[in-house]
Amino acid sequence: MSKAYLGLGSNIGDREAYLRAAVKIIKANSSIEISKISGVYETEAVGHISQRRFLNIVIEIETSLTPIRLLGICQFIEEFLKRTRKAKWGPRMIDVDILLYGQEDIKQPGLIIPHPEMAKRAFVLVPLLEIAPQAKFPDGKEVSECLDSVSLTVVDRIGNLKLGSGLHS
Ligand code: GSY
Repeated sequence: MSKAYLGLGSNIGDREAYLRAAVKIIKANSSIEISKISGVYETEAVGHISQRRFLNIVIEIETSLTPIRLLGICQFIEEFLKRTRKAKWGPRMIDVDILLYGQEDIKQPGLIIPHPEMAKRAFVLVPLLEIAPQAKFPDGKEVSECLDSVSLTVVDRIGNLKLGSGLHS
């Protein structure tokens, strides 16, 4: 089993419902165990297009899936919840990114781990460090060191994800 971290974000419609739906699909996968879920953060959209704020969470999982199979699950969730890909940096129902997978450093077509943008994104770093304050990159650098160089202007913790019947049910 490998420990991995996934970043989830939504800024269309009932944003929390999309996060909840994505978490439920992940929970239903017998090869994935969710061990931690961060608080829900409302965050200023990063990108060039003026758009609604996102809700972001990070989850910690234990999985027997290979990174490429885990990517397949993330893409399935995005398709299933009908992500709109009208603009690269535009609004989206749900985005599910692999942030870290153990201490693996992976660069292959369509899959780069650690996520290449994570060090610059407060909407990833803050929820990740909430549940994994000691997280490290494969080169040994502490993820928390990245906080010094990102803007934390709009990263508001607004509560916990309400899954209805409890995290492990
Ligand atoms: O890469 C994830 C999608 N995304 C986000 C996001 O999840 N949160 C914020 N705050 N901005 C974003 N821009 C993009 S693209």
